[in-house]
Amino acid sequence: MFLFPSFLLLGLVTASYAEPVTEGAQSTCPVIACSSPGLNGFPGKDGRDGAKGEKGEPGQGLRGLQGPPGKVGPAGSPGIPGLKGAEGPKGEVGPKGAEGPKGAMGKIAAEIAALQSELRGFKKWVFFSTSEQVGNKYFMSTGKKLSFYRAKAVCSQFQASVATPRNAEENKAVQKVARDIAYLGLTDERTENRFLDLTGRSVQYTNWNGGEPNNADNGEDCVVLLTNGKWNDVPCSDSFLVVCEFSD
Ligand code: GN1
Ligand code: CA
Ligand code: CA
Repeated sequence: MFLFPSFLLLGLVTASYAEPVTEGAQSTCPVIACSSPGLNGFPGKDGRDGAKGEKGEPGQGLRGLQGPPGKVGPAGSPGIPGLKGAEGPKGEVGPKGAEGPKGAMGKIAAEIAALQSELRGFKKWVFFSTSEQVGNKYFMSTGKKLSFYRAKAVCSQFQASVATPRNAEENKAVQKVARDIAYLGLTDERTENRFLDLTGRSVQYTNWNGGEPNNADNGEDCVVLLTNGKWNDVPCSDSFLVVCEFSD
């Protein structure tokens, strides 16, 4: 076995712990001290433990199996109601139901209303074209000459009465439609010289011609409107133009 000389071993150890030698320093070294570099020495002892490092990333190894689900927790408080949804499409028309009595009555009522409306329109047209209006009164000539009794019957069959002017305006209106001597709805049949209308009321307005009423021949209990607009008492059996009055 080859024995390594001890002075050489000492030299190797010394060189391994020497300061690193620069090239410049080498060139200035004495010949004996600066021979070729020695071999590296053995590694030193382990240092002390360092400070604890930060938590590392989860490992890449196999994961354990998922455990069983936990128990159901208590019910939470109700949430805020959601927004109203958009309106849905219109439904189909349902089957037509049987017409009940209410529906039938409604239909009749509607027809009556329509007829009334039509009648109102027709009356307006007739009155407008053939009568004289004062307020809600319309005076209309029948164009016929009749006795006072027949005159009353004719007007009442039209739900009207013999023209009875209550003032000068109405008197003028009757005069306008008459165009001839016409009966008025007044009489003193009951009490001589006390003229009453056809409802039995005494009249306020009169427009007697001069000298009238004279109850000529002791037999004049009816009244006519002369063409000059004045009044005269005449025998009720005589025939004169019939003018009726209507109210709307
Ligand atoms: C008329 O025709 P005489 O004169 O008898 C009239 C009378 C008048 C009278 C006035 C039917 O009668 O009512 O008061 O004139 N008779 C008729 O003079 O109209
Ligand atoms: Ca009389
Ligand atoms: Ca007279």
